Amino acid sequence: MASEQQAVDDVFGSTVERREDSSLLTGEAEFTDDKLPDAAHVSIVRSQYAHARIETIDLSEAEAQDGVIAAFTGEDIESSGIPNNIPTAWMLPGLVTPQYRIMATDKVRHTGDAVAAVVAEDRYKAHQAASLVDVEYERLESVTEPTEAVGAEPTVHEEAEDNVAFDFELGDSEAVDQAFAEADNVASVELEQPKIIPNAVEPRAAAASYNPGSDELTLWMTSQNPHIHRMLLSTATLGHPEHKLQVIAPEVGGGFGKKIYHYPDEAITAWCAKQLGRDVKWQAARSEDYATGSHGRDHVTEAEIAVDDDGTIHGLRAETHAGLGAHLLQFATATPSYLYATILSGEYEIPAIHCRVVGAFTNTAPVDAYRGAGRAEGIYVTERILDVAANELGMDPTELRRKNLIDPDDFPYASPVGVHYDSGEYERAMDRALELIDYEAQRERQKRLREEEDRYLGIGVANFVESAGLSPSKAAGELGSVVGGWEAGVVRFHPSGKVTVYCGTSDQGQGHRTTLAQVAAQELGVPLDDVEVIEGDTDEVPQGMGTYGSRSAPVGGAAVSTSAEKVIEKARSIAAHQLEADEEDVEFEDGEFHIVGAPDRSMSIQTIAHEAYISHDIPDEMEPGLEATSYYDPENFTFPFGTHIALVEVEPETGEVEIQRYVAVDDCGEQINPMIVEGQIHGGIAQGIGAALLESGEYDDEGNLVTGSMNDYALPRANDLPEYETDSTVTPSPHNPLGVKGVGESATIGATPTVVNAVVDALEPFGIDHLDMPLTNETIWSAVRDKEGDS
Ligand code: MCN
Repeated sequence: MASEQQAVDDVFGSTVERREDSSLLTGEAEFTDDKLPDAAHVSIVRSQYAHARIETIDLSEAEAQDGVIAAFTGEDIESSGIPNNIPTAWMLPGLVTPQYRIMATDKVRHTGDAVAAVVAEDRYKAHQAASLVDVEYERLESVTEPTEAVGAEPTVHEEAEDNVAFDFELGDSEAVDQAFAEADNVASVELEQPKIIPNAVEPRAAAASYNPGSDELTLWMTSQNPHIHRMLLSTATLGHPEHKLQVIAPEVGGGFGKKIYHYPDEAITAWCAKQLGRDVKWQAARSEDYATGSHGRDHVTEAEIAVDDDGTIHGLRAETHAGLGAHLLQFATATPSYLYATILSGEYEIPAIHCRVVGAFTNTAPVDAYRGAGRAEGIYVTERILDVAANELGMDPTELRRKNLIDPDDFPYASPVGVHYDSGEYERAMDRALELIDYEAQRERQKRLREEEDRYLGIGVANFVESAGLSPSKAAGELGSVVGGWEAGVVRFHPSGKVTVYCGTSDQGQGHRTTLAQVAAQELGVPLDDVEVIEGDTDEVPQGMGTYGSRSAPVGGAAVSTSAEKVIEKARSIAAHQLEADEEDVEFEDGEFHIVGAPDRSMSIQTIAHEAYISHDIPDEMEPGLEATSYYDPENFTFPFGTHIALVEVEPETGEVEIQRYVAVDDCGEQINPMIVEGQIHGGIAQGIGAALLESGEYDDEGNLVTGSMNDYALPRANDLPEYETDSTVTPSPHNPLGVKGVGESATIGATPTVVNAVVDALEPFGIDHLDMPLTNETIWSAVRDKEGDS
């Protein structure tokens, strides 16, 4: 492992140890629940019914308990006159946007909707008293699955007829009809992608402190995007002036998408703090977080592909019902529409694609982006239907894929679903993965073991491409986004030559304090130890959009790089002035400015920082100081890609799956820190495997979350996961200054179809050509039994 003292010229692209780890590993790091140790605690009373009208709420018994400070209902909050409406951040044509109050007043729409809050001196007293709040309900029929939701009565929201929030289409349906008419064959598949409950180590939390004298409100919270939280708390829910609201994300123990959103809980916590003039905090229990935090996926899809006998693809169509849950969070509408439909082309040249998505309200927790958001669902459709088609054509699945890969010379590639892939060498990554697994030999082995030993190996291959780096602001605005997609980065030299970098991205484990320091140290040519990175505090970082959509490297990193460039240009002017040379004659290399042809006449950028602040000898008209701020707005997404291959053995008698080998070849362009990239791939594969084999958020017929705790929700454990064999290719992105592409979600997107394809491949001798996730032992065992019963 390299030390942080390594030479300046190879900092970018090096395996530098993560500087955040020692405090995390020694318990020094402070999380939200470590803040305000003397605060009162709020316990939120939640509906135990999936769908019901609130008739009465009696707080009296709770209020009478020892240690209780106050108790509130949704009426108290509503009558305080705050805006009280959590909004969605992406509008679609015809979208229905019912008001989402931070506490229900009339109706509850899923188990977990907040109906009252009790504030007490400590957490235990608050929970105890909350259990004594007496709520009378009139129960209503509930619905939790997206296809059943359409047309179900009574609707989740009065405003949404048939429970439909939006009906979205992308692509040219006439071109697709023609493609299907012309092709030799049509293969089809019905796919369910169940609800996934994201599991960060740290459940959501908030801690609020209000100063009535100055009207300043400080909120520590588990946020992936503190500036967005500040804006929404200010303009949409609390109405607290934005400039008097400080939102801080201290250490955040994982997010995976779930901590992007503005939930009622932080607003209730802050509202109580303001109301009572006392510090108040809230910490979700794991089961509370399961019931109220966002879930992911929840797609039911019918897909068809038109393909010739030789494997040439003519067209693809997909019709999807997407469950949205009871309330729209900020990306709930973008995730199943634009983030999904635009990636259906995958790595392939598919001349015509059409996608329709019906977004349906259901009586469940809100559904929104989870690692891979939209792109995971889209690539799953494409990579599954390719295997189904290959099977029907009697073609090797890698041959079908190879035949249709987009050629490297065709980039930038305009797909028929509206995106322009930046760069790619898909065949190179695929060949490397096939070589690593020794594909031909594995196929031989598979055949031999089936024939000779009655053993069922499966080989699953998935190619993926994804759009990382949300997002070009103007393009997003044209498609319905109500926020920008830029990122802010500040590079500030101190007079001593040390550097502080501020970035609007916000880490939850990705290692930004290491990688953004690498970017700045490389550009500025200063030692890595001389650069500190600050994120996650709205009073320190000027503005920011946050961390999601694998944007921190391609957008945040680019913002930091752009600011470093600006700083270098100012420093160059000072160097030219002091060295008495023309600016064009001053070169910058490895932190030193020197005159072309006279290398001994030089000044370091760290010396110039000092000169810039004492300001005795800088050019006339120049302002003192050495710092720069950039708002970097990307011209496009970046499109990382790769090929994953799993080798599994399935035991038909028990349904057990053993992943014998897992090969991942990823391409995220230039890598800032290969070790961090590899860590991202490892974590992503684990989550992708979890979705394929184990995870499913299940509700019963009454709308109760039956997988409401870690006892019931199956997460992958170490012994469910194989050793990963990883490699990478490097195809730089042409449109950001670093050549990087995002990587945070890639492996989750690749792993799920890889493993499902492998298991289905193993079961091919039983006549099984598709199974819906999760591929639990029971699912596989039953499918084999059913087929055996058929024969
Ligand atoms: N990186 C790099 N070289 C590249 C690309 C990225 O060295 N070419 C580094 C980055 O500098 C950063 C990390 O890899 O340290 C991830 O970068 P990026 O792909 O830009 O993703 P973000 O930092 O924006 O993180 C978001 C992404 C998403 S969307 C989810 S969900 C997710 C993920 O990251 N959640 C995570 N990875 C996670 N990792 C942890 N530990 N915890 C989460 O909650």
